[in-house]
Amino acid sequence: MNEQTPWTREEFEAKLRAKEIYYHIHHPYHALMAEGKLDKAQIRGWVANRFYYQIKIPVKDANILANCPDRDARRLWVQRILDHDGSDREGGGIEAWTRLGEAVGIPREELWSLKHVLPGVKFAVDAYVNFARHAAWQEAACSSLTEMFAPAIHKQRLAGWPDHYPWIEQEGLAYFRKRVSQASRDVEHGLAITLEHFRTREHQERALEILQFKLDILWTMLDALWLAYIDHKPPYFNIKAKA
Ligand code: AHQ
Repeated sequence: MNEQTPWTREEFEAKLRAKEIYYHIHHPYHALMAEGKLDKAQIRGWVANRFYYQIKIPVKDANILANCPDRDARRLWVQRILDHDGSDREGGGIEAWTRLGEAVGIPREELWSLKHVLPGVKFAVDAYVNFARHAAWQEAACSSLTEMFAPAIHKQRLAGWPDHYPWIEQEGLAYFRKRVSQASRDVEHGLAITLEHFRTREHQERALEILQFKLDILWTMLDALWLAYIDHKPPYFNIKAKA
């Protein structure tokens, strides 16, 4: 095989899955969380900042739909928006995250005010939405494949939080419970699009770059949280505003 020969579908999928080593489950912030070592402020900071990611996911997915001329693909992709925004029957993931906020002691209005969202988190999330807005819809679909690794982190929280963080009301974890199956369903569709679309070796390498870009987004969000909530160095912590 030379460097121009395309990988087989199996090889290509294996290369995508091998990127798990960069998944944010391995970020020190999530490592401390999994070990039960975060205090209430550090958990609340994580919930309030991830809320910005959650409310932008359906906007990201709506951009993919807007760029997608394939009706069959849209019929499947549209479910992601409903999963987050909810419908008459179902509160949806954003509502479940709001319940998570209340379960960790953040009132609904405070969470929705977005006043705790760090600049670094906002820039990372906005970079994701803008990528989805301007990229080919198949490239944006490929960027959602970090969710190949998501069931593990949702299960880790469901297993660990009740013992590590007994102060968090249990029903707050409903979001993670729902995502385990929703993520697996989403990955099946996202992976099918990716394996079908990226055919030449050059394009397959591009798919790996796109996945790394999204892994960088997730990692960077936690870097901003680490500075603010672990190092206690939020933006401008050292600046004394003149009276
Ligand atoms: O709750 C998450 C979610 O709804 C999504 C959608 C998907 C995407 O379209 O990029 N990615 C994603 C993720 C969610 N939760 C993250 C977590 O750690 O709880 C993981 C994240 C992902 O892996 O991209």
